[in-house]
Amino acid sequence: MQAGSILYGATYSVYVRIVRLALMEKGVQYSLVPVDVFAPGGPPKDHLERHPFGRIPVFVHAGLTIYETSAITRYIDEAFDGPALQPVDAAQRARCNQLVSIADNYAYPNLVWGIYVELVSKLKRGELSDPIRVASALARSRTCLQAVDSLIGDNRWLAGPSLTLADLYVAPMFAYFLQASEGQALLSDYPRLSAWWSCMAQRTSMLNSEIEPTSASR
Ligand SMILES: N[C@@H](CCC(=O)N[C@@H](CS)C(=O)NCC(=O)O)C(=O)O
Repeated sequence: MQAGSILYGATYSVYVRIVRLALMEKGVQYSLVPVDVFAPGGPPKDHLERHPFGRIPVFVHAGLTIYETSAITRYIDEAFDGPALQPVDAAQRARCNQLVSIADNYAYPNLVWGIYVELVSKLKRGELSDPIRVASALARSRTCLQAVDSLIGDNRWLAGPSLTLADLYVAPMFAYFLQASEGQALLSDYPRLSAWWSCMAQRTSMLNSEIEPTSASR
C-alpha cells in the first residue's frame, strides 16, 4: 500500500508554496513534512539524501522522489486528475513555460531577494539593506513586471484563458514583493498585471497557503 503524497519543505518558501498551490488546484491530498533549510547549521543531513543541493521543496509520491519545482509541478499536473495546469495549445504552452522561466531566473532573485529580503525581511531583523543591490533589483523588477504584463495581452490569466503553472509561479513571488511599498508602487504602473493580481490573490488556494514568515523568510 503506497503512502500518500509527501511534500518536504517550509511554509515560508516561495517554491514550496508553488507546489502547494499546484496540489490544491488539482485537489490532491498531501502531508507537509517540515524542513528548514535556513536553520543554523544548514539543511538537516537526512534532507541532503532527498535533495543533494539542500533545497526545498522535495515531493514524494508512489515511490518516486522528485526535486526541482518545475519537475514536481509538471508531474503533479500530469499524474493527478483535476483541472489541467498546462495549456495543450503549443503557443500557449510555450508562453506558460516562458513565464515559468522568467519567474525562476529573473523574478525570484530580484522581487524576492533583491526587494523583499533587502527592504522588508532585513528591516524586521534590524539589519541594513544594501542600497546598490536594491537599486539594481528595482530596475530589474521593473523589467520583470513589464515583461509579464506584455505577455498577458487580453488573457484573463497569465498564459491564456485558464489558470496555469505560470500563475502559480508568479503569485508567491508577488506576495513577497508586494510587502514592500516599492513593490506596490511598481505594480500600480501596470493595470493589467494589477487586475490579474487582484484576482489571483483572492483565489482559495492562495488564501489557504498563506506564508508563515520566519526571521529568515523568503
Ligand atoms: N531550483 C529550485 C529552487 C528552490 C529554492 O531555491 N528553494 C529555496 C527556498 S524558497 C531554498 O531551498 N533555498 C535554500 C538555499 O538557498 O540554500 C526549485 O525549482 O525547486
